[in-house]
Amino acid sequence: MLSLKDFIYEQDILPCNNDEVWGMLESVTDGAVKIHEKVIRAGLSNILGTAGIENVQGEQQQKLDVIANDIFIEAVRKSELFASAASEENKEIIKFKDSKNAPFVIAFDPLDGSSNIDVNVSIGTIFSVYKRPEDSTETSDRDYFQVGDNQILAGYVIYGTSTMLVMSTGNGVNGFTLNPDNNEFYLSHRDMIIPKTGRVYSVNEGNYDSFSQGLKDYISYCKSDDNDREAAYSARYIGSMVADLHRNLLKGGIFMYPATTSAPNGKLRLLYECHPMAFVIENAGGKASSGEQRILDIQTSGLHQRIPIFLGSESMMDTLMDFISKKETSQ
Ligand code: P6P
Repeated sequence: MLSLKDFIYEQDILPCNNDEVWGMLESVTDGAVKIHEKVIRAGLSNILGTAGIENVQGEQQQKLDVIANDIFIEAVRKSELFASAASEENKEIIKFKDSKNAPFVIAFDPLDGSSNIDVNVSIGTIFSVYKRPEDSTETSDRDYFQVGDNQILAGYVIYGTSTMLVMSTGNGVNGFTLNPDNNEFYLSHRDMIIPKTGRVYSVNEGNYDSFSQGLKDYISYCKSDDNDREAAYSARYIGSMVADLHRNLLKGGIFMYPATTSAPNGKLRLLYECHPMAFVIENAGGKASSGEQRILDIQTSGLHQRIPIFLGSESMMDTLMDFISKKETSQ
């Protein structure tokens, strides 16, 4: 089995040198191993439930959210490759004084899907790395306000039946499974490609009444027998983006979190959820859109800005976009 480190040093098409890519991934996986060790013991160590505080999103922070955030911040700080970090759990960026001139910045959601922690459903860490602009003297939010195509490394860790790192440096997608016996990640899914089509659609239909007519028509198409599969698709929605997206990446499918009444700009955050997931899906041969434009063309303008997101298998995305654009032109 090829270790993550050996895999990285085999690569000759990287956005920066092998030492830097390995250093970044070593910090991500160090953090992931520590989070894994907490997650698998969550029920035993009184770290379930809410921390009794709200995060910057106004959401109830779970105890494990706070623990995972502290673990991940410390892991990336120690690498001394990042001038700062942006976390879902922190309103402002976290500046690292010992590496203030480092060339990179990292954005992350330390524990996505945390509402599922207490019910033993897969959760994940999502991360995204940018090179700081050449004219960046002191690290600031501006280092993060880039188009998604500028990411040099992005991916996620899924804490599921096994713990896996799925990542891309812009040249394909590869998956690495944690061996808990030595806490090393090994290549288990080389050159991951999302099937061009699929029969799984993932959306919270509890928000159906607030969907656009085009999206409602697409969901009816998924449920009908006269779609491209001549049989109804399967609805699969775990409520944990990393888990839903990981299944759709492997099996084919489409994940949708559109604008809703309670989330008029969508719920998911551009910087540390939509950009990295779009980067992975596009590098695996899929598509990712806000409904109006390609996600990776969007330039971040706020650390916690939200956007609608639709991403997955190419042909399913093309069909969805046809339904959405047809309705928009007819209105
Ligand atoms: P809803 C988890 O809280 C999360 O951020 C994503 O992981 C998930 O896809 C989404 O929210 C679920 O949101 O509104 O369907 O419960």
